[in-house]
Amino acid sequence: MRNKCLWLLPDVNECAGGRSPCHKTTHCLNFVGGYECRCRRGWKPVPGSPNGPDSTVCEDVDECSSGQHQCHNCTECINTPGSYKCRCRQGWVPKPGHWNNQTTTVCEDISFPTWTPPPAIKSQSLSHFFEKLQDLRRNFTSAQQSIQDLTQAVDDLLENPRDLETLPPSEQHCVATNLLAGLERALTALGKALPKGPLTFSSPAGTVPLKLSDHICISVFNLINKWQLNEK
Ligand SMILES: [Ca+2]
Repeated sequence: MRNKCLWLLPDVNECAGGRSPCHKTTHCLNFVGGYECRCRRGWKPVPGSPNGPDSTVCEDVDECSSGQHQCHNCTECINTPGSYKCRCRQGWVPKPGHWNNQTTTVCEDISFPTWTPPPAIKSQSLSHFFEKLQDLRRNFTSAQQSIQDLTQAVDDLLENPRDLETLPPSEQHCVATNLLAGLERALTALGKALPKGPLTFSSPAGTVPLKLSDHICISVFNLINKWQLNEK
């Protein structure tokens, strides 16, 4: 389409006025005496596409499978039309200041948060509960699995507190405070790594939607109320 003689004529900008002759996958590049249709960034000519000024058709570059992406090792590459995203792998969360889904995402590993027992309280039930937490920390696989196991451990403790019932009221309050504070920290940390979508709880009776705040907090508060009744 370039013609050395056309520079003598006034240029017509074929790309102007919203009437681009190019395919929508390309952008129109005007020059004196003609124009070109070039693939947009993140796109490439369709194999066999005529390389003509107004007939070039482009397709998305799959940066993930072609290895052109810049995703950090802690992320997985998600191809998108004209670009790609880097999303934290399951069990990882974006480092502060590094957004998820962007090409610059950097993530940090999330593990079961530290949760120490209340000091100077002697209770086999409580010791058994914290042994379970140690197992959860050692065998961490995913946030959702840990939340489910943690929920089960708290349920077991609350349904069968055994020697916790015989503690002095001041120590019972200390245990209840520790449970609430520990749960809040653990669920806040683990919740960051949850996949989007409804969280479910699986048990022999079936799988049901899990509402953490309702489920666990009500259980702990019921225990506190029970202990307070015993105190009276
Ligand atoms: Ca792409």
